[in-house]
Amino acid sequence: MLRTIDLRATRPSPSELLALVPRAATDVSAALEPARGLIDAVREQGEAALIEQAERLDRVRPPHLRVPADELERARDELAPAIRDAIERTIERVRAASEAQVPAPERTVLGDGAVIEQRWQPVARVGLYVPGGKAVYPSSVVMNVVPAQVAGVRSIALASPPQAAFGGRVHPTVAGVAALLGITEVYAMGGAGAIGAFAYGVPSLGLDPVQRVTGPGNVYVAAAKRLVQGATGIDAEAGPTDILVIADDSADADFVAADLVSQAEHDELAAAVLVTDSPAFAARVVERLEVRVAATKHSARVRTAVEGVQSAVVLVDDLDQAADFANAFGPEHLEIQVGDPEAVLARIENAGAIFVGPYSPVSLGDYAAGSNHVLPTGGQARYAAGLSAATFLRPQQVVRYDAAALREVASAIAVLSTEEDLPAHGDAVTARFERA
Ligand code: HSO
Ligand code: ZN
Repeated sequence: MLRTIDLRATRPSPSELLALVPRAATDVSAALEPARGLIDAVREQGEAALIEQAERLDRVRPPHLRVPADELERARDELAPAIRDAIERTIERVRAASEAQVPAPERTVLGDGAVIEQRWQPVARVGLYVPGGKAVYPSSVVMNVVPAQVAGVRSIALASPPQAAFGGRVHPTVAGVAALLGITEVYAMGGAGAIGAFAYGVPSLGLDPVQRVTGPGNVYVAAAKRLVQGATGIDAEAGPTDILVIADDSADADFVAADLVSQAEHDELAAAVLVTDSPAFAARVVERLEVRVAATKHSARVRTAVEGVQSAVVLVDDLDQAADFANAFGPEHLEIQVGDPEAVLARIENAGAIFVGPYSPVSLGDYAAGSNHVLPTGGQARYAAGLSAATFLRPQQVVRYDAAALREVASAIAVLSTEEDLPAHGDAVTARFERA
């Protein structure tokens, strides 16, 4: 089951720590060349390339690339009542929590008549990618669309791969949830080609280029997102999911085992890591894990994930060392299940999202907490953030000085423009004071 890494009485550096729990090998760089070919084909041939790629990669010819309005409405009306109800509850919570992510405009007064305002401006148009390969995630439609809407994005397009099981149409639950959210521009297209279509547009489809592409996908989607930067913005690149649990002897071993299994369920390459200062507790978790892995529906996949090199039990001297390890790892999901969680939380710097206490499991955040589940994976949490309203917003500074305030700083501008040998910069200021 989970292998053990014993860090007790050692003081490894952050890079040594990382080498101890290797990441699953998903080589985005190896996917760059094929992704570039798919994007270029879409740029050059538009719809024909998207259809060719659907036939070859999704093994189905979509009856239409742009989902017609009546198909969207039907998908919405045919959502099973329990699913519709669950999605509506999720939407409500994600919307409320996303609203808190919109920063207020700020006004800084630097002197009489010298004001810098900062306002938050949404990007005009975004393309949201909802994967449809190994799994279909209608919950991810909510997690992508709602923060964009809350940010005030005017134009939202959504893409999801054509499904062979549905005659080349977008998965009906994905289409239904999109329609429920008021999205009318949905495309049956997937993979790197879809990212290229978003970035460069497909004129014959009426698909205009977007200013940001977000959402998870496979390694080709990640490669494509890396390639289209410059033409458009992206969110973090998504890789296999991971969970890191910091727990002490006071935690419930079965809860922890259940949570590790829940994320290992996504992917053979998913990482499930337990960091604890109690070998006895670790043994109890492993025991519960044996039972749960054997009993769970996707047992083989989960077993591969937890037995993989990317998963481990890490034994530490104390919870400070546990926090250091978590910071080096930069988990997508961090659970803190210890007697004094606030003390550990205070030491955490890097995590996509943090789940505190025994009743905040990651799967709560995946579906119904109100937090976003599109999070940085593979250690990207050390520099990136999860999807939020802020992903779709840019701060813009607005400068307002009056004559007296400009005169105040005129000498500083003159000195600096001379130093940089850009005298016309200084002249632009003095020109304003030369008229008597
Ligand atoms: N845990 C996944 C999100 C997800 N789980 C979607 C279920 N559906 C990555 O954060
Ligand atoms: Zn999940």
